[in-house]
Amino acid sequence: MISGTLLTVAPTGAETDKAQVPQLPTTLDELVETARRCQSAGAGLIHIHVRDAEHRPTLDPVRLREAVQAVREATDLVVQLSTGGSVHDPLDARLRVLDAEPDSCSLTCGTTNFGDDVFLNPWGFMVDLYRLAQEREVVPEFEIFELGHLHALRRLIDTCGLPFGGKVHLDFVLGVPGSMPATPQALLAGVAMLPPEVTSWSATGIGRGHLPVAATAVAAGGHLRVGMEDNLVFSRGRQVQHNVELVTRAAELAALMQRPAVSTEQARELLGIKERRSR
Ligand code: KMH
Ligand code: ZN
Repeated sequence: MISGTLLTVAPTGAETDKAQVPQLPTTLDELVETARRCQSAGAGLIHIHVRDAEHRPTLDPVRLREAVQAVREATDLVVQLSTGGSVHDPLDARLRVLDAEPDSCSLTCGTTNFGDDVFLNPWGFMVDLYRLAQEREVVPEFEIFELGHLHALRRLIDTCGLPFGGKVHLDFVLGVPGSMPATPQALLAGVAMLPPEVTSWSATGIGRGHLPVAATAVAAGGHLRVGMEDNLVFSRGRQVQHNVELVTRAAELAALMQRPAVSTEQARELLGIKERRSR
């Protein structure tokens, strides 16, 4: 039983424009430097979206594979690729993300409003992605944007069984405009509905709800996701300059709450990750 806190860093995302936020890590070198510093600050898992040469979101298979290999060589972080991509990515390209052989992949448990757009995750796609992850021995992290997504996860486990590794880890993503709000009340409503198979969960609040959600998650036995995918403002009037600032603050919160950041080895055990490192 691991009593510490798993810190996930989501450093880039698909939504923020590099021209507006030059400190957003979008190149391979910036990603690796970010991964290294965030591991030193306490991160155990990195949730990766890659960008192309013009810093635009891409699911280019070569770039995905390069990112997985480079972060795996430079750190011991659990390497998770986003299969959500951007709202414009087609479903078949999102399935092909697993060709890059990550340790883990995100799997969003249903379609949701996403600002002015729709983030599409139809049932058939969820099943295909889940079965592919089982086949490839990749551990899914179930992304929960809405309360109904917890019921869809229940249906997924009933239909397909447990993930590779036997652990069920989910992440609440709260505060996307048009979806569940980033409030303690919304998070606790979700926690009350967790399927019994869930072995661990984390939470992230987008924008201003970030700290209330983080504090509630740690207090309620959850884990934390932080990063510039979700937050560009560190505190009122102060922009995040580097993802390590958010990881450092999360590690301080976790330590204060007597649930310090877990090591990368503990993160692997918590999530049931297959060993893919060659050293
Ligand atoms: N960029 C969002 C449309 C994921 O990584 O799986 C989807 C997202 C979730 O970020
Ligand atoms: Zn993401």
